[in-house]
Amino acid sequence: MDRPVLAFCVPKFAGGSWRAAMAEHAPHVVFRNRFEGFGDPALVRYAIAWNPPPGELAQFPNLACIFSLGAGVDGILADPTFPRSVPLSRVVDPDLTQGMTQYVLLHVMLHHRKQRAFDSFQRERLWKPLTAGPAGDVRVGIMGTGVLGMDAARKLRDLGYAVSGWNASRKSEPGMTFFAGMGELPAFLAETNILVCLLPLTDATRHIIRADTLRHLPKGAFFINAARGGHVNEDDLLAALDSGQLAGAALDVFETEPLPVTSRLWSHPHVTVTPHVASQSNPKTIAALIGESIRRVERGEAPLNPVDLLRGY
Ligand code: NDP
Ligand code: OXD
Repeated sequence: MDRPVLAFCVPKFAGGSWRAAMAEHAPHVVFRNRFEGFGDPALVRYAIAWNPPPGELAQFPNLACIFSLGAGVDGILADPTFPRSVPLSRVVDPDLTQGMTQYVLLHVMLHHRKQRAFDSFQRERLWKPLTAGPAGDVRVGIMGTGVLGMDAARKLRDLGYAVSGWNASRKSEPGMTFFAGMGELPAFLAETNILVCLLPLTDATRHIIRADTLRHLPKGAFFINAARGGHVNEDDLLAALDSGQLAGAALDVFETEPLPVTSRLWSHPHVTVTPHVASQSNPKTIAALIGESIRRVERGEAPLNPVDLLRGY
């Protein structure tokens, strides 16, 4: 009998580390990428996908499950031919969560502890103490306290920061304040000193960071975007940085990636740019999850961490 094929649908990447990890965790499955050819489309039962070219997944008539290479699935669902009857599983992995929490805490603390100012003083050999103030006086507002946002929120709370969360539904967690829905967004923003975006990118959240949301923040707030570039209207963000409405921003994701060399964000004095590395998928741990999901699907069960296609996350 033919062995089931797993198609690796990731542009410009042959996926050598994924092939090795899948051989360990699902040895009965044949790993194929587009460079060697996927072979007979009818034998493809599984796909690992990340921003696949439109139409690539739809060519496989017998898919049993699609696995996102990351936590976000916007780049997969952007394909209008995405086969919506096939379960889509996304990454929920402690390593990915830990990496994101490190990124958020790093940039919250660089800002709160005024480290960028001390870096510039050091270049001038300038001994100039500044006061950071207690963490409890700094409110970090996290848009999207899902898997990633809630972990960062808990660790920030444990470091003494005041923490708020904003979500579609109402959540609760000791020592945090929660807001829900568009109606409560202005109140959430009004008390946020450091705004963190960890939302999924959907029709409801596209360009949610724009002039008429940024104006609700206290003047001099700081913005951290580790979610998707599509959450932000970059012209409005630059205007808020230029006017001082925002004191600065740490940006890991951009509307166009790689960030074009002509973008003013590269050289803005109050912007830190990282190249979509806030947290990176680890083939070793994620292949174990995919292997477990394949076994579940083969028993007729749902995969781990299925995406709700109606919500888009
Ligand atoms: P989850 O699905 O676990 O959490 C999403 C959260 O966003 C939920 O709390 C949800 O609220 C909230 N939310 C969704 N839509 C809305 C809305 N319209 N209004 C208000 N709140 C909303 O996602 P993860 O935490 O796992 O991941 C978040 C995102 O982080 C990913 O989608 C991805 O884009 C990004 N990411 C970026 C990485 C990087 O390296 N830069 C790495 C990994 C992920 P509710 O529960 O009420 O529905
Ligand atoms: C993800 C990412 O969504 O790395 O996992 O962006």
